[in-house]
Amino acid sequence: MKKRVLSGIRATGRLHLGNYLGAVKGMLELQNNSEYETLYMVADVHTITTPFKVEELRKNRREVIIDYLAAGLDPKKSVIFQQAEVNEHMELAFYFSSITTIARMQHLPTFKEKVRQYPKNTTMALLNYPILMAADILVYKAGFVPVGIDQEPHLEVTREIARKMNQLYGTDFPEPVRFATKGEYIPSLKGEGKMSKSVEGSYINLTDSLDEIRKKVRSIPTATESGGEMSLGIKALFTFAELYISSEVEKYKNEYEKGTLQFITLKDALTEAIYKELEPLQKKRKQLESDKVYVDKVIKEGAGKARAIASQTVREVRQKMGLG
Ligand code: AQP
Repeated sequence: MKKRVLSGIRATGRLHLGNYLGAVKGMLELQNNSEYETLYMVADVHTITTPFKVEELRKNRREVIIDYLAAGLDPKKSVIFQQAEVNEHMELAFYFSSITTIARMQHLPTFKEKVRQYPKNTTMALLNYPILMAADILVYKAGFVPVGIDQEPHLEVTREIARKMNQLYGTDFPEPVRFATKGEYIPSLKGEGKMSKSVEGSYINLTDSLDEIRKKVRSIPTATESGGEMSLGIKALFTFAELYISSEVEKYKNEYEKGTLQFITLKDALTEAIYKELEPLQKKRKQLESDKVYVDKVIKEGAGKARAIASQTVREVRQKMGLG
């Protein structure tokens, strides 16, 4: 039996380097390992847990699929689909909500963070986010989830739900674990916090040109702190250096310690390395943008394959809970 994998990204905009390094790279690694059966979705329903515009959502749920394909996700190897096309996710989430307390959800750091970010939109959907994520994973009985480290609290909730369902109703849900990549936490270009789509000036998009990347990397703050502490901006710069130009990090660190480092030299070397990795993705994306028929086919076939697995799990759960 192959080990099953599920992951997804919200349809809130174009993918950025944090999404790519923290999630997509892990998705690719597992897709290309024959021991795993991989299912990758656009988490379009999760998008409505924070304020959104209908036309943008309509566009972005397709754009993320195109980003996936451009990055190397392959419908011959992975099931690639849109979450909203598989109703079973939402149905299972409702069953799971019956065994999850409001207090448990309210105390999650991710919930508190979004409440701070959108104080006027503390909706039930936002509170339910981790329950829907548990359903996304468990509806496929997936045991492995390639996501960034920020998702760990949600995976803990998923494991709790799996355990409780198994104890109460005799289901056989696995307790899924995170599949981590080297880039499991990509810092914001501003130095403070993580790279995030919703924080302007924090991210590099996978579609950014060489000039855009250069401008953004040069904007990373490198003023030194009093007392000789490495500032958050400089720390972020070295995190990127470890990922992109690891063989030169030692040299730059030595220069930094001696006070001779020209930050612009490090930043421009980094820019070149980042662009070198993104250029082939951007070329592939251009082709995909003009191949509507192919993208439509991927979306349609992915939904069918996902539904076939998900409907079986939901049928089983309904029966075990006395509803079927
Ligand atoms: N900075 C990051 N470093 C590493 N991994 C990250 N991920 C997100 N940011 C980083 C990972 O990308 C996947 C998509 O997560 P999501 O759908 O929750 O992402 P998001 O909400 O689109 O992420 P953002 O950029 O933070 O968006 P906003 O600002 O809209 O909330 C996950 O695997 C996540 O870990």
